[in-house]
Amino acid sequence: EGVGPQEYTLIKMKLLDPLPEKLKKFSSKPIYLVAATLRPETMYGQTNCWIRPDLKYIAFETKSGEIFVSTDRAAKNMCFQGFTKVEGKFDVVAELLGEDLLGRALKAPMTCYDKIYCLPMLTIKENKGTGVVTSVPSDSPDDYAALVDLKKKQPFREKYGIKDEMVLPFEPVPILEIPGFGNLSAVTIYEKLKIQSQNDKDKLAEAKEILYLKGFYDGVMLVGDYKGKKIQDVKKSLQKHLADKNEAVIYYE
Ligand code: A2H
Repeated sequence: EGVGPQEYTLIKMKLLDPLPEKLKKFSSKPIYLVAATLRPETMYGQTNCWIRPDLKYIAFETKSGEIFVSTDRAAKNMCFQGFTKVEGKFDVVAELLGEDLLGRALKAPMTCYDKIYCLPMLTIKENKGTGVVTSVPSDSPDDYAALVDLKKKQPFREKYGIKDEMVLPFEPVPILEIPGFGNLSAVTIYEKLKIQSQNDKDKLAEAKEILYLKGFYDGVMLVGDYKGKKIQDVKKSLQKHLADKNEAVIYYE
């Protein structure tokens, strides 16, 4: 990691009815789970949202009257980046545990799936991003491994009250072609390295390293307005497109 601040795109994933009990009183405002990503060009392939069951999340109101859900740490950072009415201040309007969000339905930008669900990922770090991670199993080995874990293990789904229909119909979507890795690069590398689960730390780190640079320099879009273009040439434009449509915001930490 570099010395400068890290820029993330926060994807606004809209919480749909029925809302968690603690958020019901805000039903007149749009409520978003904000997911930190380095890969805005992959949002066409979202299949679910990852939430850590035991992590504390908070809700706060932005200056435009929307409700954002993130960790307290991320809200603190956001309030110094012009997200709230008063610079440096944010009011916690609800405190939640990841568990309160699991199984909830969301509307996410760009994906072909009409509705996606909050599912458990146990490896989410508290001290990075917002604690909310959008899942793109076609291109993220972590996401693919965690999705396979849930698909393979019925008791894992049951433990967190996740219904079959929130997981089983969702398949990785071919959105990028990476020479040598095909159009589902995370699936290819998962199989090649024989990754066993989301806890297979070393192999997942290796997988990410292999794919990241290769994808950035040689990856080509297979869908959307920039179909046929190289990732490195369209990443910024896609980020701007999302931000202009009020479907994403830029965040630093
Ligand atoms: B990325 P970096 Cl397609 N804990 O977005 C664990 N992982 C987190 C996180 C947290 N608190 N916050 C964000 N992330 C994930 C897309 C993606 C990502 C693809 C491929 C690779 C990839 C879809 N998930 O990341 O340590 C988010 O997943 C590879 C590292 O700041 C975010 O981008 O470099 C990335 O990790 C940020 O990790």
